[in-house]
Amino acid sequence: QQGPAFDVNAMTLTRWVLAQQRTAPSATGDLTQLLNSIQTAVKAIQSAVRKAGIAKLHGISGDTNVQGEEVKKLDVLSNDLFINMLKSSFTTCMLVSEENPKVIEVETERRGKYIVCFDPLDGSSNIDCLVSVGSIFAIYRKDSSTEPSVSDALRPGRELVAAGYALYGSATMMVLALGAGRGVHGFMYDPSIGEFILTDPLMRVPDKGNIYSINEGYAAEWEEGLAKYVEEKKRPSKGKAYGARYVGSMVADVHRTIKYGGIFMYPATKSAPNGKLRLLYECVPMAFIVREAGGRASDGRRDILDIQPTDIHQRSPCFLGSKLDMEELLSHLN
Ligand code: P6P
Repeated sequence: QQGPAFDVNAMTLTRWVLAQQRTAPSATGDLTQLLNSIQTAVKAIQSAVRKAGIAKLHGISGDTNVQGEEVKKLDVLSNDLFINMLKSSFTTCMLVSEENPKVIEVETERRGKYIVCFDPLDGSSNIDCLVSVGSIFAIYRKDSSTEPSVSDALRPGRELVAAGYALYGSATMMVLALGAGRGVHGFMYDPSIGEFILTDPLMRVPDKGNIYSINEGYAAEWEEGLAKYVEEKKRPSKGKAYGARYVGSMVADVHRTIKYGGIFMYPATKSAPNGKLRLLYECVPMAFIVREAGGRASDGRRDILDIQPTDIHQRSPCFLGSKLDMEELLSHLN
């Protein structure tokens, strides 16, 4: 009984991105370089995430380990990795990170034409109980010839060049949308060769699902239309009730919604009138990806990709998922 054959022609993420570059006549290779730098950051984060618990067990208390080295918390470590890998790719001029109050300007000698907005470790509050976490990123091309400024990052999601996420779940996967009309593709990490392998080409959100995903702990604070919609999922006037799934880690909840269909909701509540999720590096990249996979994404009033941001850390209500489920939800909200 032969073991699994060793694939001597694996379609790695590195190879796939290079092939995509070859299909774009004007491509200079900068985006390829940028994506490879993100890939490296994700590989390092996945390694750290998977041994964080062990690090803790080595008698590491507080911020120093038994060797007396400083042990960075995973979200700080992940942020440093994204910043260092992106800056040293010579393809970015400005970065927006969930961890940094202000924009991060890349020094002149290392500048390139892209702006990257990212959440280096989303859901990190779940780390200690071993729930899946993720990294999310959105890439814009700088169009203005002026010095990089925050306005270069305050652009509607429709202007995105690419977006993607990494899910550190039971396995590690990167999902990428490389521009309008180029589809969404999933790459599973193969630790035996340290590469991401194309396992899910052209991912599509089913037009309709049977799962709704929302934190019902806030039900008392929902607007009436939303409460009526969720009630309809639980006690439908006709057909079967939906299942409920809520991980509380956006990348895990969104990835399941893309794979299985259904709807993910993080609404405005009385205590959080703009919801909790951040527009630039959570809602917009996920909306771009879901839309590219045939789904829909809205803040409850308009398409998330049409929102003109005014602040790099602004929050937005976020509803996304299967086209028909989204249409039904929006008919309850408007
Ligand atoms: P709640 C994780 O902290 C996070 O930022 C997202 O990943 C997740 O979707 C959301 O917050 C969960 O928030 O209020 O339901 O715990």
